[in-house]
Amino acid sequence: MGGRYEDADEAHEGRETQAQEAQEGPEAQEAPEAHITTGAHITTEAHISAIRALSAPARVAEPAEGISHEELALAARNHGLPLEALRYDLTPPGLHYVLVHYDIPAVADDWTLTVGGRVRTPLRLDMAALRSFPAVTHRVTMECAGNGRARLTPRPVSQPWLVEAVGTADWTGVPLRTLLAEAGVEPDAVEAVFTGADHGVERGVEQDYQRSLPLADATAAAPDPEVLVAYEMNGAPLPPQHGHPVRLVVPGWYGMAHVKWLRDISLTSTPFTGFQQAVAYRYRQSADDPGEPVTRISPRALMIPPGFPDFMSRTRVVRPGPVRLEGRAWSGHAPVTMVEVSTDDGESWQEAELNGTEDPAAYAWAWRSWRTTWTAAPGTHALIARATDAAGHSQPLTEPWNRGGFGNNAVQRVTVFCLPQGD
Ligand SMILES: Nc1nc2c(c(=O)[nH]1)N[C@H]1C(S)=C(S)[C@@H](COP(=O)(O)O)O[C@H]1N2
Ligand SMILES: [Mo]
Repeated sequence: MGGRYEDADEAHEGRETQAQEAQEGPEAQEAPEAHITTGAHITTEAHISAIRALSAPARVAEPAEGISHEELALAARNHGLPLEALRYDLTPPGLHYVLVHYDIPAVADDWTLTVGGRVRTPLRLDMAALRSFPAVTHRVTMECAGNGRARLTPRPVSQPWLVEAVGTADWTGVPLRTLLAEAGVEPDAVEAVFTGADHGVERGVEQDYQRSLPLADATAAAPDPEVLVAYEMNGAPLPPQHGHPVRLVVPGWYGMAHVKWLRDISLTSTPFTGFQQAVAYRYRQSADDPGEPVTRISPRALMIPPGFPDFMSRTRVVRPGPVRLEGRAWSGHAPVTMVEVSTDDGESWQEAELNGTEDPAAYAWAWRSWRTTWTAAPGTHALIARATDAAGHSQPLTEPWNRGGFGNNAVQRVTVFCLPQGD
């Protein structure tokens, strides 16, 4: 594929969407969704064209184009999990990956969460009111939908994740269905729209970060993923970068659904067509492909890179003899049932030992650990791990490409150099 590719995404230019409407001028302001997208801001045509001038459309890199300073700036802000931290079942504070589209917002002390739209009784809850509902805790593995994007050819130009956009935390809060029951859902409600306190411009569209869930997903209960309005991470108040004071947690779904700095929940009688729903986060092959929405997490196994690294190349070095290989595996569709390991670049596979969890119900949406032993012989080796879940989903050996670089769960390859027989 040659030439210049426009319209990729962590945000696509779409068709029949708000991005399109925003370009077309004042009619767009009459659409109720346009008001939702820009929050409280009233926009004029001049304002819209000024914004568009500073915010470039999405694109896919030229075949030989290296990572740019802009991608580097995003990578430095949005850090991944150091892979050796896969050794912890619960990711220690600060090592969980972070993805923030705009800025971490300054949330005022008098923060409240409003629940409105198609409800019988709109709610305004402060932290004390939220904490007065019975709390639950779920251990959830969260992964960015763009994980694996930078390994694609051609590369969608956006946050350049390799494999490390993942982490696991214990999230404590109130089930969303408890709050919606308190407010009373009107019969014509079909979706819940979640608005964060952060604001920015993306691909020419000024917006508050907003995502929606179908009502059935928003009100699901175990064994389906129970959505939480969470105010604690690993038993402590949420840190600023993870959504302080309150975020949504949607077990099993890719990260974009877990709206941080949550300030409003609105039930709507029509499906939400905001930017992060209808334009971004769709699996598209071409700009005019309406695509499918990005939802649940595809299975993935990651290996703790064995031995020790070379500083620059990150090539792993081991000594001949038995080497323990271990890591974690997860899926947002169903529990992981098998992890296979290849130590000969995919020629042959052995099943790894998979650890159970002491409480399958509480940990249904969290990763599991796996381990096996490899007898290393001198030379260079490519190690691969592959996860399969109970719904039969597995990992491809080659990258599944789409214009946004979403859901690339192709297997991780770890290059290991085994030293010659020693002294
Ligand atoms: N308000 C708001 N919520 C957000 C985002 C954001 O930019 N703003 N980023 C989303 C994306 S794309 C991901 S992957 C997760 C990342 O969550 P974390 O930083 O806590 O790991 O948050 C999601 N929630
Ligand atoms: Mo993400």
